Amino acid sequence: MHLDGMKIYPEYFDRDAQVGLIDVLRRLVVSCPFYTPEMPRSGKPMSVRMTNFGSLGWVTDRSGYRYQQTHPKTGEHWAGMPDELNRLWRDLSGYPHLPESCLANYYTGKARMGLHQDADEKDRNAPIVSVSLGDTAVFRIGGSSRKDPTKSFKLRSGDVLVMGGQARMRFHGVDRIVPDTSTLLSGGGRLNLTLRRVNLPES
Ligand code: MD3
Ligand code: FE
Repeated sequence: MHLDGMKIYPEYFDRDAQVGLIDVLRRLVVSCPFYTPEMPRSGKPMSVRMTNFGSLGWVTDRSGYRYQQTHPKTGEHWAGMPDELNRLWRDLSGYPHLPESCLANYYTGKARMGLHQDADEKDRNAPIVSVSLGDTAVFRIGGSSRKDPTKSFKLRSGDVLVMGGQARMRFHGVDRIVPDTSTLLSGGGRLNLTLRRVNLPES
């Protein structure tokens, strides 16, 4: 599938590679744990749990959305970007600078993510590369205006989505997770990794 810079690579990671990625992440989250983010202004907890890897992480709390260098709960720098994710970015992004941020979203039960645009990055020339792991997600995507019609499709374990060009600014969200569709994560749920450039490169 290829629409205005949207590319999907079904099962880009085979089962062994998915298990390998989960092993890498399991080690990182010991010092860089998942936490429950809060919505801007209201402070209402989100249903998705989050953490980040790399030099910058996306966070949200009462004061708003931003990228920052430190974990909001531990106060420490985020864990480093795993080599496997830098390699994925090199192989698929077509962009000459490595990602600064990997946002990890963990969905369990009725967790979902409302329709939104990714607009907190200064570097809009770089694509966004995302990896789905675990249970299947019902994903929704629209156009660059919230009013544009949307369509939904499934993202399965091992699938990689690259959103570049015009597609970078499309509205998107996760309607729901389909339980018991993968055995990758013990206890079920879905883990999504989103690789991003945040700042404009120096050169
Ligand atoms: C389409 N995450 O963290 S990843 C997010 O499955 C986010 O956790 C979703 O949206 C998730 O911001 C979707 C796939 C994705 C990522 C970025 C996009 C799709 C996108 C940017 C533009 C259009
Ligand atoms: Fe998004």
